[in-house]
Order: sequence, then structure tokens, then C-alpha cells
Amino acid sequence: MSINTKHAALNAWIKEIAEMCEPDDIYLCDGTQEEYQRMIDTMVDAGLGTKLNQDKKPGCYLFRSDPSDVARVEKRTFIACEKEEDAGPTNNWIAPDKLKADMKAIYKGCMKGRTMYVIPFSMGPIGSFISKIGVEITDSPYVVFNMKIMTRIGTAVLEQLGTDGDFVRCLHSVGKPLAEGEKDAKWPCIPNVDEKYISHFPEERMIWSIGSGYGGNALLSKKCFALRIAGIQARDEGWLAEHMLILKLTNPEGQSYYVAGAFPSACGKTNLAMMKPTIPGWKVETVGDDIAWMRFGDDGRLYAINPEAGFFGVVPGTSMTSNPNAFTQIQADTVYTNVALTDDGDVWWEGSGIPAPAHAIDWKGNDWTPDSKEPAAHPNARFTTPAALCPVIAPEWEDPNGVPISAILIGGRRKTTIPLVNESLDWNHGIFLGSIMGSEITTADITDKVGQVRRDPFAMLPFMGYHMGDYLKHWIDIGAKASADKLPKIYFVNWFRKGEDGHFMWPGFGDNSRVLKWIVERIAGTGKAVSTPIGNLPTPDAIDISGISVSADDLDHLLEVDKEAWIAEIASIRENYKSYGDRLPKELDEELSKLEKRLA
Ligand code: GTP
Ligand code: SPV
Ligand code: MN
Repeated sequence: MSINTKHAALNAWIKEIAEMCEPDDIYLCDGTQEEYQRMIDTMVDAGLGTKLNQDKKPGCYLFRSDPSDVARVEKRTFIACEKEEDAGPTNNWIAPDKLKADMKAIYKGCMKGRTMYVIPFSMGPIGSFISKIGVEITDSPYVVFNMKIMTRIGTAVLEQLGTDGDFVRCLHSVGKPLAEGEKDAKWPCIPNVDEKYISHFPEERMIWSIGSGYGGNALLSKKCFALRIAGIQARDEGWLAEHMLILKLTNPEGQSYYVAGAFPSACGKTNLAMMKPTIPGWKVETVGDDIAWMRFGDDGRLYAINPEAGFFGVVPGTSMTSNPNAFTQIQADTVYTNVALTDDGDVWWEGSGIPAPAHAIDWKGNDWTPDSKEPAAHPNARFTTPAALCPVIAPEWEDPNGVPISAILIGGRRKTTIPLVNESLDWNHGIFLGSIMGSEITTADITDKVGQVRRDPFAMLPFMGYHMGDYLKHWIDIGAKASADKLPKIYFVNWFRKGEDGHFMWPGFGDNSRVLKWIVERIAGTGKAVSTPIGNLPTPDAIDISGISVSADDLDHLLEVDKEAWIAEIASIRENYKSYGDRLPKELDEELSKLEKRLA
């Protein structure tokens, strides 16, 4: 039982893992469509997934996870660098030797009764100078076909790797060995959260994950590689690996601009990237919806690629009104996880814009009716769908040179304080705004913190591979290397301001094009703004609100500088900055003092 590729180091690693995990079989993925279909069919035939009604949803399938395994597990995510201080205050650290020893004990024999799949994958177009290769070993066929959608996999990648190419070692197991004759679980995993591990060994560029079959825990290309490990490579090599969407915006005159945007998980990247503008004559096309790798081009501008090949997007809330392009795309060739199954073999979810069926099977596999207390779809139910099938994919989305970025948006869910849009004064002020972004904590189980702001610098808090202070310094250094007029402008946006009665003040979704319009007008030099202590805000008439109903009162609040709230904000930022110790870049401390002075 061995695999013979042309790459000796890869063969040796596969052998080593097989000896530890003791699978019944090893299979090297070729990446063909036929293989993809076979993986899905095998699971469906075994009752581990559902083929949807092909008249309604051609090429679509539904999978239900174990109820314990529905999202990333941040408290079980580890950065095991040699020195604890290098992991920084925002990461969980375990000494690499100890972590490896602990995990080896769990990996021992963990693939008994299963096949071990070897998936060579490329982040970015195969062969591009910007691309990086990984190999994921997994015992989950669900991971194999999701990786086929999310990345470029198979023989072509192996060819590219040659006999001695570098690759990131990604090991994944669901952590559920099967005894002789034992029937498999519907969704094998380790249900106890405290026994799952998502571990990163930065110095070895290696990822070890066990116990979860879900999304970012199991598709190791995504957050583990393309953000945490690539973030370290980016720091060392002078580029950026970011939790950002990339979109192309074209105005009625036919001029195009590329915009990147960092919003925390479930805060609107996919929606913005695929948005259908509500202002006539404007067009948005998609380059990426979750991750951007950015480097300087020969012309001194910052160029971004989307290293992925698919979208792993939040399903609930996706409708013909909120995101018509995504809604249309997921009618075919899409894998659904954790939505409800209707009696006619279709899927349904909350916020679909489709009336609830009288009866369905919910995401847990139980009978569901509109009277049920629990949602039919899990709030973090996801679709996996190929980027190439996006109805508004930008023709240049796979350009190995990337697209030149004119503006970077940042922003979280803030019901107060943060205006609809705020233009940073310069690069370092933009980094300052990136460092203070965050969302109000809403999860009911952290009761003592509800309402407090969780700072999530550049939406990277859960995805940092090293010290957050060093990361912010890296952003500052990137700017210092460039000529200021070629750097993208940074805009702090907030679609989530709420009135006292809890209503959203800004309609959001397609109407966010109105904010994008002001941003590119600013870049072109025509947009009107007022200078305020926190940055440049649109004048009241500068945002095009023709045809929508935003009350004058709400618009006032959306564009106001709430001094008192900002003074309270400063105290909270200072507190947060303390956690970075002497690794807080002095430039950010200076920005904070300057803000304080401007507000006084
Ligand atoms: P990840 O895939 O987790 O990284 O998330 P994402 O940033 O791509 O988030 P996504 O676009 O899937 O949005 C998640 C949630 O935010 C959905 O429930 C949307 O309905 C909601 N949302 C997105 N854009 C807006 C907006 O402009 N206004 C409001 N009010 N809600 C929005
Ligand atoms: C996120 O949580 O930001 C995601 C989903 O994009 S996952 O891939 O599971 O991390
Ligand atoms: Mn994400």
C-alpha cells in the first residue's frame, strides 16, 4: 500500500502518514470530473448524502453534518510556533513537540476501515508565479469533492510539483476509525469539541487537523493554508494574504475599478462580491469572495488574485432580493450542507424569499413544519459552488497577474459609532482603522460580553498565523515601501448601523453600490467630502439615494461623527492595544493620539 509519484519527498510523507493512520487503502486524486462524481455517488449510495430533485436542482446534493460539527472551532485552533511570544495574544499556542506528541496519539490508527485520499492542490492558477501548492491527506470523501470545487486539484498539480517542488503538508482526519464490519456514521467526526484540533506548525509550513469534517476545519486549503500559513509566507516575502473579497466595479462611462474588502466572517463579503447594483448603469463582477493574495506589480501598484476556485458561502439569507447572482448560481452544480430538504426533493432555508414548505426535513434530519421552534436550516449552512459558474464572474478572475486594486474596504457589524463610510486620511490612518474594526458580540452564550466590541483587525482575528502586532506592522511596512499615490485608498464602511428600535438604517446589499459609487468618485477626484476628526465623510448630498427610502434622520446618523461614542471608543481601543505589548507598532499608537487630539 503505497503511492509512487515522481516526488520522493511526497512519497515519503504519504508513507509516513499511512503508517501512522493505518488506512485500509490509499487513493491519489486525479482531479477529474468523473472522480468528483464518483466520490459524491459513493456517499449518496451509502445513505450519507442526498441527491436533490434533478429537475429542480440539477447537479445538486445535500449533506447534513453532525449537530456538533457546524462551524470553525476557534478555541481548538492552534498556532504551534517554536516561541510562544511569536503566536501573540490572539492565538492559542502549544509547544510544537508537545502538540505533535498529543496529536500523534490520536492519529494512531485513526483511518482504520477507511480510504486515505491524497489531494494535490494549487492555490491560484496552476503554474502561475503567484500560486502555491499544497497536498491534503484526508479520510473524508466529502473533503475530496469540496476541494475539487474550492481549489484546482489533481494530476496537473502533481505535474507542476515535479520531482522536488515545495508543498504545504496538510493532514486531515475525521478522527473516527471503523472496526471490522462497523457501520459508518452519517457524518463521522469527534463530537466532543475539546477533542478536535486544527493545528498549524508555521516553521514547517504544516497543518494537522483532526475531529471535524466541516468547512474551514477540514478544507485545509482555505483558512489554514491560504490565510494562516500563507500569511507567514507573505510576511517573509513582502506580500499580503487577506480575508478579503475582490470585485470589479464598472461605471456607466465604462471605467472599471477593482476593490478589495475585509469583513469578518458572515459580515457580507460574498454578498458584496456578487452584488447586483441598484443604481442604473453600474456593474459589479466577481473576482473572489473570501480570500485575496496581494503583491506589488512592476508598476508599483498592488495586484490581487483570488487563490480559490469556488465559493463556500452562507446559505441562509440568500434570496433573489438580497443576492440574485448567488441565488441563481446555486440552482445547479452546488453542494449544500445543513439546509432543509423539502418533500419534493428540493432544498429550503430561512431568508430564501420562498414561502416555508408545510413540511420539510430540517438540517438535523428531523421533521420540520413552520410551527417548529428551531430553524429548518442551520444559520451557518453553506453552499459549495464553482467560481467559474458565477453569473457575474469577471473574465479576468483567473489572470495570474491579478487585478490592480484601487480601494480597500474594511468593516464589521457595528450598530453605533461607525459611519456608513469613512475615507482614511492616508495609508497609516487606514491601517489604524483596520486595526480597530470589529463587531458587537451577539452570541448569547458569552453573556457577560454581549454588546462589547470584539476587535477583529482586518477580519483576520481567527485567521492569524503569527503575532497580531507584527501583522499590523507588516501592513505599515508594505505602505512604506510603495509610492503613496499608487497605494489603494482605505475606506471604513458599516452596513449595519441600527436605530434605537433595532431597524437597519441602511438598506444594504445592492444598495451598497451607492457607497461604492462615492468611493470611486473620490478616487476620480469628483466625490464630495467633509473633513472630520475621524476621516473624510461624504457630504449629505454626496451619496446617491435616488429611488430608495432612507429617512433624513437615518441618513444624518449614518454620516455623523458621534463624539461621545468615539471618546468611549478610544478608551476601548487603548485597552485592546495594551494586549499587543511592545509589538504594537508605534505608528498606530501615534494615530490613536492624533485621533484623540482631533476629537478634543
Ligand atoms: P464568510 O463566508 O463567513 O467569510 O462570510 P461573508 O463575509 O462572505 O458573509 P456573507 O456575504 O455570506 O453575509 C453573511 C450575512 O450577512 C448574511 O446573513 C447576509 O444576509 C448578511 N448581509 C450581507 N450583506 C449585508 C448588508 O449589506 N446589510 C445587511 N443588513 N446584512 C447583510
Ligand atoms: C469563514 O468563517 O470566514 C468562512 C467559512 O469563510 S470557513 O471556511 O468555514 O472558515
Ligand atoms: Mn471567510
